Parts: sequence; C-alpha cells; structure tokens
Amino acid sequence: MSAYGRMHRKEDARFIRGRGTYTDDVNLPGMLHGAVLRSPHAHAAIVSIDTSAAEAHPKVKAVITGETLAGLRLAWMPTLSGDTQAVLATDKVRFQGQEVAFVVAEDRYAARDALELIDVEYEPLPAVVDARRALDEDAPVIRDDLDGKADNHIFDWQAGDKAATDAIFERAQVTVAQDMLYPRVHPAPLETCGAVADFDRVTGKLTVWCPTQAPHAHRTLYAMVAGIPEHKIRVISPDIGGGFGNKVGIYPGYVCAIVGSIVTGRPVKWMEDRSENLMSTSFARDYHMHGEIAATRDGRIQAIRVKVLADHGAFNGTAQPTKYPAGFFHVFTGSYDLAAAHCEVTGVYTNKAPGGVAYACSFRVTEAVYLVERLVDVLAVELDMDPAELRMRNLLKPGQFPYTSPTGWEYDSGDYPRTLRLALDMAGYDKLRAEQADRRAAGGPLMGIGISFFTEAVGAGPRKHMDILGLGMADGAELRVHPTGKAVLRVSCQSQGQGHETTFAQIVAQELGMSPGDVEVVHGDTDQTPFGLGTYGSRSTPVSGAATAMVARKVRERARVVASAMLEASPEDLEWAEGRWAVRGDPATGKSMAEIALAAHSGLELPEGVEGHLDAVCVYNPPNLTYPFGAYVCVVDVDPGTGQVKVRRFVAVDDCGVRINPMIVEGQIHGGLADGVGMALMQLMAFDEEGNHLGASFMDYLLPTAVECPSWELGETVTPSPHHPIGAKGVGESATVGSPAAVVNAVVDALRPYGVRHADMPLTPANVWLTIQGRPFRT
Ligand code: PCD
Repeated sequence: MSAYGRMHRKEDARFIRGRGTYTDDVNLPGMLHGAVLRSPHAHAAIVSIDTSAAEAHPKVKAVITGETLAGLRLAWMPTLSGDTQAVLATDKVRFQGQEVAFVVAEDRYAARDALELIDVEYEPLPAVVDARRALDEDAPVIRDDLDGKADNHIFDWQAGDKAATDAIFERAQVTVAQDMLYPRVHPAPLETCGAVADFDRVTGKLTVWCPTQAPHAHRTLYAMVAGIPEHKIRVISPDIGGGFGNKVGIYPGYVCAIVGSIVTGRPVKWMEDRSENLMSTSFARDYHMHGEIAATRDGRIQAIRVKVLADHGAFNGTAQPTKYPAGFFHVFTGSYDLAAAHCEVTGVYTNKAPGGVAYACSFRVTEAVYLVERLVDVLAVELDMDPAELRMRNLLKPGQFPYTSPTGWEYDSGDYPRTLRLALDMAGYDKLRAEQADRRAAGGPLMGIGISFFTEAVGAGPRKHMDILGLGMADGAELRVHPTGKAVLRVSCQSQGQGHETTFAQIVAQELGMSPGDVEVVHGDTDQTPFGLGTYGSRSTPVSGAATAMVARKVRERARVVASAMLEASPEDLEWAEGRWAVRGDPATGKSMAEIALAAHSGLELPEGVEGHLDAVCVYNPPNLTYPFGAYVCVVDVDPGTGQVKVRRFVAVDDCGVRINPMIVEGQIHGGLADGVGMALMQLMAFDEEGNHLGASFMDYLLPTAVECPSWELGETVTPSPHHPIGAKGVGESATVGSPAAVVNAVVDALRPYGVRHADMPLTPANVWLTIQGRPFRT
C-alpha cells in the first residue's frame, strides 16, 4: 500500500482551530516592544537626529539609531547578494520607508508614540525612480557610501553565445522584437514580518523567533555579522502565515530587535504592520526587458536574444545564488528547441526598497517564462499562425531529454507535446477558437484565448554551483525510530503553509512501510534540526524531500541487518516487500519496522560491528535541478467600454513528476494561479517621481480573491525526475510562474481586433481601456 496519495494535512488540525503559533503569538515574561522610525523621503541626507524627547518618554527603555549601531559595528549588514545594506541609516536615506531609528518600550503603543518624538532633520536630494534614468550622466549617485562609486551601476551579466545568436538573426527569414516590463510586485504574505529576540546575559545565548524561510542560514549570518558564536544562537521559525520569498532575507527590524534585547537585557518583540511590509521588505521582478526572436517563415524558432535592465532598488539585496546575479533568468529559452540564445542583464540602483526576491519563482524564472511566452505570441501574430500550433511545432521532443539548453541548463525529463495536447483537449481549444471567430465576425463581444507553456528550474543546488553568501545549497535530514516504531524526522526546510509535516511524513512512511500518522516532522528550530539552506525556489521536495527518502533508506538498510538477526538469516537473503523485511520468497516471515525497531533496542544479539538502533543522518547535495513544466490555457472576456477583464476559464496541466500528495499539489497550483491572475490584472508597486510609494496598503495593492478567480480546471501528466530518489519535482511555484503569460496572452488576443500586439501588466481596467484607445499606460 502506498503512503502517497490524497491525505488531509496533519497541520490543519491546529490551523483550522486557530491553534497555530505564529511569531506574534510568542510572548515572553518581561518582554518589551520595538517600533521602527522610517524615512518619509526617498532620498535625503540626514543632518541630525534628536532622540532626547523619545528617551524621556516614561515607558521608553531604549532608542537606537544608526550611530548606536555604528558603535557596535552593526550599522550596515551584508545582503544576500553580497552588497551592504544600512540597518539604520547613518549618512542618508535611500528609499521611502527606510529604517532610521528603533524605539524599545514597555508596550507596542508607547513604542509607536515615541517614534513621533524623534526629531530628524533631512536635506532632501533628487531621487532616481525610473531604472531607465539610473545610468544617466546627471543621475544622482545613490550609493555614495560605497568606495569610489560614481554611478548607479551594479552589474553586467550575460549568458549564451552572442556571436552564434547574432549570426542567426542576421540571416533569419523573420524576426520580431518586443519591449516589455515585468512590473515591481510584492509577495504580500498575510502574516507580515517580525521577530522576538531574547538575549540571555548569563548564558550568552541568543534566541530569535521569526518567520524565516531559512532558519539555519539566518543563524549562520547572525554569527558571522554579530560575532556571537553560532552554537549560542537559536533561531526558531514557528508557524508562518505565508512566505512567498518575502521571508528569505534578514531585515533591519530583526537586527534591531536583537540589539534591543542585548541593550535592555529583556526580550524584545517587533512586528511590522501591513504598510511597513509593503514599503520596506523584499519586492519582486522590476525587469525592463527587450526580447527578440528569429524564426523561419514556416514557424521554426531558431534563436532568442534579450536585453534586460534590472531595477534592484537602493541596496542589492536580491536573493540568488552568488554565481547568478540575474538568478535563473537565463532559462529564458523556455520549452523550445533553439539553435542559439543570448541575454545581457544590467542591474542598477534606484531609490526604491531593496529586494528582488524570488517571489514564487526560482530566482527570476518567472520573468524568463513571461518573456519567452509573450514573444512566442508576438511571433504567432507576425506569422499569422495559431499560437498553439506554433508552440507544438517548437516544443522539445521527449527523445531530446536530458536536454542541454543553449544557455547551459540540463533539463532532466519531460514530454511536452503530451502535456500541451492534454491542456488543449481539456479546454476544447478548437471550439473556443470557433466561438471567438463567430464573435469577431459579429463584431463582439470581445473574447481572448491565451496559452503558455513553461519549464521551471527548481531545487537548487547542486552546491558546487549554487550558494548564498558562500553557503552551498545542500540540506540535511535526521531520522530516529523509537523502540515502539514511531519515527521523528528532522529537516532543515521550513513550511510556510505547504504542508511539509504531511508530505515529508508520507515520504518516510512510504520508504519504511509505516503509516504517515506515525511519523512526526520537526522543522524550523536550529537547535533541533540539521543544517540546510531552507525553503524557497520550490527546493524542499527536490532537496530535503530527497534527503528524507535517502535517510529513510539508510534506516531501512540498518533495519535489514537487525531483521536478519531476528530471522537468523543473512542480510543478503532478505528482501523488502510490502513494507517488511522477509526471507526471500517467504513473505510470511516479514518483520515490520515496529517489530524491528523494538528488536533493535532489545537484548537481541547483533552481528559484530552493528551498532544497534535504527537512527540515521544524511546530507543531500542534488546532482541537478528538477524541471517541472506545464501547459496553461486561459479564456477571458473583455468589456471594451470599461476595460474590465473577466477570467472565464483557466485550464492548467502541470507535470511535477511523482506527486506525493496530489491534494496538496493541487492546492499549491490553485494558490499560484490566483497569484498569477493578481499579477497579470491588478498588482503594481507604484511610485511617483519623488519616490513616494503609492501602494502601501491593500486598498491600493490588490490581492486577488475568489471573485476574480474562475473555478480552476486542473489536469496532470507525470514524468518522473530521473535523478530524484522518488522521482518528484518541485511544484510550489509552477503556477505563479506559468500563469501570468497565459492571462496576458489571452487579453492581448482579445484586443487583437484593435491591432494590439502587446500590453504591459497589470492589465487593470484603465490600462486595458487606454490600450484599446492606442495609448497604453507606461510606468
Ligand atoms: N509536493 C508533492 N509532490 C510533488 C511536489 C511537491 O506532494 N511532486 C508537495 C510538497 O511536498 C510540499 C508542497 O507540495 O508540501 C510544495 O512543495 P515544493 O514544490 O517542494 O515547494 P516547497 O519548497 O515546499 O515550498 C516553497 C514554495 C515557494 S518557493 C513559494 S514562493 C510558495 C509555495 O511554496 N510559498 C507558499 N507555496 C506556498 N504555499 C503556501 N501555503 N504558502 C507559501 O508561502 Mo519562494 O522562492 O519562497 O518565492
């Protein structure tokens, strides 16, 4: 019997009863509360900071400024990209909402009140808001703190073969080009960020509760930056109310809470509010892209070439492996069989919040998929070809896997045509096109059909190629089997709602012939779990899930030796069948894991050199990424009078290899599709010319609800990953990656009677209406 399959999430027992424990539920005796004073300016020199009135507040215990931190050499901290970021500003502020001072008081209200008593004198400076202006000669230099820095340039990076690509473009029969913006958006998890820090002056031990997606990486970075020995730091990530990449990095508030606790000798809690989360924590995307395709007249795509301007905000805090400053963007050749490809990415500083986090995508895969899937549609219009047919003609064939892409990725497995065909069949594609033709002939109403096909690259490492600040991307797992046969699995990844306590228990149960209910999964506490890089880029199943299967197999091998002693047979004569070790050919002799576990802890005579007990540890360094893929079809109706888009249908066929828990997988896809509709139709982190943030609440920054979402129609194909021990690929971000292009392609398709070839996200009613009028909006 398989332990895989639909199973209600174990963690739901506490979540649906409101019994989860989130960071804000952590309350310690004598705990104080912190609040952050933030800059009202996007760019301004700090002339002076007067904290005397705040310090005189009867409930205030400490006021910390950049100067205080400078004394501790903590005013600046490293970012995930090896840049530096101000914890509290000392010289100037570089984005609106930047952290300037931290107040610690007896309660949250007093801390907030005291912020108003701090008097900061600013000298406003001109701001750089538009990345396209950042490299102008006369642009104000944002990072004058960096030695010798005289411009806003961060990096130039490229991938692929420029000469080969250019040569194909030169003789191509058809080329198309399109500028497009993937706008700045925000992960916007429902639980905001925050921390409770408790520094024990007697033991010298620091405990930090915070909703981090990477507890071990945080602990190591705290040790490196603050100089506190690593074994004296415990990071606890309790239940998390959504992460979506927003909770990968270390924010100034965390460091301030820690310093607040060190300074006062009491625990300090800091929780940000919604506006603080939207204004100051990691944004995503903000890629200005120019893409070109070279093809034959009969629709063979030959090459793609791309130029990107990447807006990284005031500090280069993007979360990506060190080798890849543009993340995994160079997977932009997508799912197609190309001869050559080349991309150039230039990163720049602007007076906006830092971040560039992999919001529901594996390090910039979302931008890459959007780019290629929009370009293919532009080409289809140019060739007057059906976009489904054009894709079918160019998709990689099953026999081409493992496939090395022109920019160097090795796709592990896939059967792309089968997946696209299934999606088209489920959608009733031909009928939809016929309906559209009828409507067009009748002069309305407007309807569009959009397709996207995506390939994702998830599950980073291998560690020799991928690291964050020198920490290689491999993860550990520890498995103990108690004498009564109940197991405890300890892993380094951290669930934010994905259901690891269920799926990881299912993996162990499957390998050991147990019930998932008998396996407890421990995660999110550095004192209790092995080292590893955490959860993002859909890497938990590809990496920690693999570690889990491998450690369970080690336990199974140990159990074999014990069983052989129990059965008085040699280990080679045993076989694993139906979840038991039995003498080959004699299933009746089978010993279950519970029986073996008890024997392993008993007085049973074990062979020479066998330690007894079944417990094992393992570190998994993935040989390659896993490459989930999918085909999406979106149908929209557009009201030309108001510009309102209604998503009528959405068909999503995902292939993530073997599914451990199909119900959880479908939930992951539902969430990602909703995310995609949100980005395509309504989300934008907007700023005015002075760098004022125009969307710092959920009144302006819109989250999709059930009203905007259709009833999702899901399908699946299963192409196992050949190198993953259980054949699984990650899936958590697939739908967010694949869906925006399907929605935008559908809206642009609906607007084709107006000669529209492209429109940038978000396709709000106003933007669609203006696009119809031939005046698309520009950010
Ligand atoms: N699975 C199964 N099967 C397969 C795969 C998978 O079953 N084949 C399942 C698992 O186990 C889990 C899930 O499903 O439970 C997922 O998974 P994955 O794919 O591995 O992933 P992960 O790592 O775990 O996770 C992560 C992701 C991400 S990354 C994101 S964004 C998001 C997602 O996840 N987030 C979230 N989803 C979610 N959900 C929720 N609820 N919440 C959240 O927050 Mo980034 O990079 O961070 O941006």
